[in-house]
Amino acid sequence: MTSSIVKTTCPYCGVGCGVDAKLENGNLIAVSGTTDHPANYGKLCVKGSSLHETVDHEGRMLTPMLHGQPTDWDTSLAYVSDKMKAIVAEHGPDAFAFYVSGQILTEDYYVANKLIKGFIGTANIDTNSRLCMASAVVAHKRAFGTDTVPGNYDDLNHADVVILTGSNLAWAHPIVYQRLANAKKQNPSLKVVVIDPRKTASCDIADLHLPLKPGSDAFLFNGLAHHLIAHNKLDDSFLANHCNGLEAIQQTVINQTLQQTAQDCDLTEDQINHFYSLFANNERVVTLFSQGINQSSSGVDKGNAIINCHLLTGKIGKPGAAPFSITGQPNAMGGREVGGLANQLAAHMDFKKPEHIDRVARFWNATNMAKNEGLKAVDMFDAVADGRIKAIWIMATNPVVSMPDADRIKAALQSCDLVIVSDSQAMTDTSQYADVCFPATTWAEKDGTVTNSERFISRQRGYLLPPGDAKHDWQAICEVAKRLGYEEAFNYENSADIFREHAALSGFENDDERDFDISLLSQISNAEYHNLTPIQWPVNTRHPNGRSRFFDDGRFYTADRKANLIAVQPRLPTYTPNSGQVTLNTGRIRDQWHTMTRTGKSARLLEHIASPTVQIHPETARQQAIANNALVKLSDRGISYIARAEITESVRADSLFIPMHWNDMFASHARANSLVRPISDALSGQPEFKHSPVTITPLVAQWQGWLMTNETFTPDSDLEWFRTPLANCTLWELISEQRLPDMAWLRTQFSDMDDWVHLQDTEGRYLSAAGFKNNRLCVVLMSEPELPEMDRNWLKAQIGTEFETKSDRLRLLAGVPADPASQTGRTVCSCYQVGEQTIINAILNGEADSVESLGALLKCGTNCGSCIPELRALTLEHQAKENAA
Ligand SMILES: Nc1nc2c(c(=O)[nH]1)N[C@H]1C(S)=C(S)[C@@H](COP(=O)(O)OP(=O)(O)OC[C@H]3O[C@@H](n4cnc5c(=O)[nH]c(N)nc54)[C@H](O)[C@@H]3O)O[C@H]1N2
Ligand SMILES: Nc1nc2c(c(=O)[nH]1)N[C@H]1C(S)=C(S)[C@@H](COP(=O)(O)OP(=O)(O)OC[C@H]3O[C@@H](n4cnc5c(=O)[nH]c(N)nc54)[C@H](O)[C@@H]3O)O[C@H]1N2
Ligand code: SF4
Ligand SMILES: [Mo]
Repeated sequence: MTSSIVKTTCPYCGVGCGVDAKLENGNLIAVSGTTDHPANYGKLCVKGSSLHETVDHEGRMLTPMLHGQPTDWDTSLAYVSDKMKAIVAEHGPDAFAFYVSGQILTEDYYVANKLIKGFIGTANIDTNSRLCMASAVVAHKRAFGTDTVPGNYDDLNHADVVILTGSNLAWAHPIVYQRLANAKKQNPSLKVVVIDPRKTASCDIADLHLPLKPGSDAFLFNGLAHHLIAHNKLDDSFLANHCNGLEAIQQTVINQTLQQTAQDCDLTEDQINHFYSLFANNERVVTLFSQGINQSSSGVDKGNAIINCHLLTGKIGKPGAAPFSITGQPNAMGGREVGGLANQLAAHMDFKKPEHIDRVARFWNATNMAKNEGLKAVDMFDAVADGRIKAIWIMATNPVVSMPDADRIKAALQSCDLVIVSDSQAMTDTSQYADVCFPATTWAEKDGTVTNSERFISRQRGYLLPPGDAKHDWQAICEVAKRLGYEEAFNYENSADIFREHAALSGFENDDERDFDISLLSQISNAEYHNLTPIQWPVNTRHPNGRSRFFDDGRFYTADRKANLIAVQPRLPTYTPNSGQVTLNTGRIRDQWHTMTRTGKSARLLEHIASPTVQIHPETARQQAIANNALVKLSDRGISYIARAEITESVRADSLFIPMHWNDMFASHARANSLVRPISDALSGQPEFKHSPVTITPLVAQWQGWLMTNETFTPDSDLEWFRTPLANCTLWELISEQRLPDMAWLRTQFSDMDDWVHLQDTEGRYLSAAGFKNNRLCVVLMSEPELPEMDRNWLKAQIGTEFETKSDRLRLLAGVPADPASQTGRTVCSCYQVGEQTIINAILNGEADSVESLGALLKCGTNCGSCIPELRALTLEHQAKENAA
């Protein structure tokens, strides 16, 4: 047996953790955190620790597909290039578009951008980073003259105050969250403030939580600027030497008094004062911001309102002091570096500067250089819908799920002449609308670089062979480019070739005019590229070993090298709900990644939250007569979303929260974005995913229930459903609004069972049934007007096993084990598979009374630590119950 370890980078979030992939005989058998990687120092969260469970070939796209039929690369490439040539010849270059992703590697991104902007001659390339980071990019450019993230994760160790605004760090960036929790442990005087309309898992370590009115952040930060000015907390020398625009700020915030802010944000004056004095009276403050800020029709202004407060007080460019936009995807930053957004050029150059266009054109020897910005994502799909764009190539993103007003995306793709989808998975909500599908390699197979939130460039290394005919995304792009006649410009041998060219462009005629400069890497050999260790850009003669912090010299990237304070007029979301409506907030859960094409394959990751839920405040629930765990329907503009209610005081009475992840592969009516309206920030084009108006009503079912089976099953079209793949079978949650359950239907669905046992009441409203083939349990249905009780882990263990006697078979129909002590409940700790009931029992029996003692007893929380906030909440809740009893 041969075994080895390959050092690579996690393909999920922008934390960018180093991963040691352990191989035996060429197979990935385990993963662990790389101990000397600067992002994670050996730690991995639950998603990272499950990577080895997602690399099997099940569901992979293995060959190119043309009009739904498998084909070969030659045929599909010829089809695509002929059709593209014809479309561009007839309608011009703007009839073509690329819609790419922060999940491709820098090298893929670089060639996509080069092909379309330098050779096809249009800037119609945009990325899903538009949905993610675009507002922060514009805020950075307005303030700093460039898109730079000034700080780094280590700043958390030096900070006196850390503010999380619009960020659920505990679930979305778990390893940075753990670094913050550790920093607080080392330095108990470190204060954490969470600003979020919702009480999230990140509040576990917060000293202060401000549940502000949705979308009111700019009022809060303008109020902070008012406070800083009124209390003489400005850094006068920093402002005089390094900033423009103080006067305009003074004027705009003059009326944003404490009283006014309390009213605008629906917070108390005490809450706000507490926050303001923490910011004002501490030198070292880090403000981490993410989608609660960016995904808003005023996302750019919110970003600048935050940055203003850091500039006013000189809290930037110093250890422990920075505004910190934390990026979502593993290579959102790399995409920004190569210019993957429609309004960027390459290497942090800009369409607004003709000399930049000329410079990039000369560097590329471009035959048809784009001269103007292209269409941003929402406008791009509008142009597909109305026929201005006739060909679109979608790569590593699933817009039918992730774009706002997602049903319109479906319709747009249906009407488009040429839809090309490059994906690693065969069946996605988007690939169904493709004329041509290109099978892509993915993590573990592809080779290149990614840049994380703190500007570290790390290698993703390919160590598994591509399955079937899958190719790297850069190869597919170059093959098309060559067939379009651009052989010379796209003749790369490997990803190192592309990286060297990208690095050279970053330094081309630069001389510190542009922050992004990695020119010292432009001459590295293939071997050096192969062995590249993480390095933080810039990497040039001035900073040969990288630079950990920008603006420590007070020099920004504007014409006069001063930062700009940007006066902003705060405003609320575009749609404030009418009476009868509430604000729909959407976002992430701990164990799922976006549209679930990868994390949905891991049964372990589906155990934390198995089906979509709507977080709803008790008051809203009471008004609508909605019980906990009952089915609810959210509606807007004739579109419905169906999920279960989770009644919780964590959300405000004016809001609901749903996960963004579920889609048509996992549920009949749970694509969040079918409800989200396509409203965008006018400056950044980033959609307002966090604030859509909806109505909520109870859903009355004739029956609802569980169907667990290891046989194929396709729900009838009049049923509503959620599907959860488990390790050995599939769990369907079925709902019928129209008819009662019946055995005849079940027998037809599973016609080759050789025995059934069932129980049904005389009115036919309750039915439990189990079907057997060769004595083995193959299917269980339990249905009632309300959701029946069922122990998933126990029942799952029965599927596929032999049941000899009728009495054993009948016992299954209870859905729970005869001995209640063996019930484990919903999984809380995914790493060690520890169920909620097991944890509660340990607390109630007095065996454990803290996160630490639970860990010592059951191991829960001792690997990735992602479940620690929930363990603490369970300890508090059940100890309180025990004390009360
Ligand atoms: N588990 C998991 N982790 C992920 C991802 C994933 O899919 N799953 N995706 C990655 C990606 S691409 C991204 S972009 C990041 C996103 O990371 P985050 O931005 O942290 O995640 P979200 O859950 O989208 O939104 C964060 C919070 O914004 C809050 N919010 C809503 N409206 C407002 C508001 O008006 N003001 C404020 N202050 N807050 C508001 C929401 O209640 C939510 O708790 O996560 C990354 N990490
Ligand atoms: N309602 C709502 N909607 C949102 C958000 C929200 O908070 N709320 N957040 C937005 C944000 S921040 C983001 S980043 C987006 C994310 O949304 P998407 O980008 O649509 O999400 P993913 O599921 O990550 O899609 C990645 C696709 O690429 C495929 N893939 C994986 N690796 C590779 C590869 O190497 N090559 C190729 N060609 N394909 C690959 C995967 O199988 C998958 O189909 O969603 C946005 N949409
Ligand atoms: S925090 Fe988790 S998902 Fe993000 S990079 Fe690290 S291991 Fe991957
Ligand atoms: Mo994102």
